[in-house]
Amino acid sequence: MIRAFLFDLDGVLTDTSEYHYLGWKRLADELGVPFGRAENEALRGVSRRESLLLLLAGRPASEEQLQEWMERKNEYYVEYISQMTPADLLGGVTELLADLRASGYRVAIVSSSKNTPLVLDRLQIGGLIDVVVDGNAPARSKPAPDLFLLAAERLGVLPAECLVVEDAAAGIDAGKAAGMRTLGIGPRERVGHADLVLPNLEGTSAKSILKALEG
Ligand code: B16
Ligand code: MG
Repeated sequence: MIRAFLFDLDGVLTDTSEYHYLGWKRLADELGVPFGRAENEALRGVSRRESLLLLLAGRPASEEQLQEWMERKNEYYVEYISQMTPADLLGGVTELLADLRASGYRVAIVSSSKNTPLVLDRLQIGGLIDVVVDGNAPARSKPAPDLFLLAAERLGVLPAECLVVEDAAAGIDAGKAAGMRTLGIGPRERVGHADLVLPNLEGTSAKSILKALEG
């Protein structure tokens, strides 16, 4: 029985994944490294450092350079997300979160992003969330199960009672590794290995999602 919904942030509740892409693209252009939307697919849901290493694709760099480039990308990203408002919530999200609250489900945000507090502050949905676990937690990031397991522990539920909602392959892998059910948001090429796949959260409710999951 599902008792808790564990939502990824970037790409599920809001489209910050586009801002991550623009930040990395700007850095890549400055470094003269070829980088486009195809390469960006592999960066979805993975940590900042792992993203940079994927972008560099084996090009040598000192630790100092890695730090400087991660900081530079983050400055660009923070510049973009500082403009966000509650209007940047994706369709159906506010309604679903309100429905989950009214129906007594536990709700967590589980994101690899260290910028989660800033994004949540801009979106103003704190009142509908019970627990936030993000990239600032002392745990391995996705695709490791750690962040999801920590969220379940803090919510006081078992992994088997959790449904992970994710837009990234690495996030679905993490949810499965945690022993949780998974709902993939987006194209099947990306999240087809989830237990259930939906294009977005538009028009969904706790009941409709769980019915489709048992389907
Ligand atoms: P930051 P999620 C992830 O968030 C993003 O999908 C990924 O693109 C990003 O590199 C990662 O957070 C780290 O973000 O640089 O802000 O710490 O999808 O797990 O909510
Ligand atoms: Mg995501």
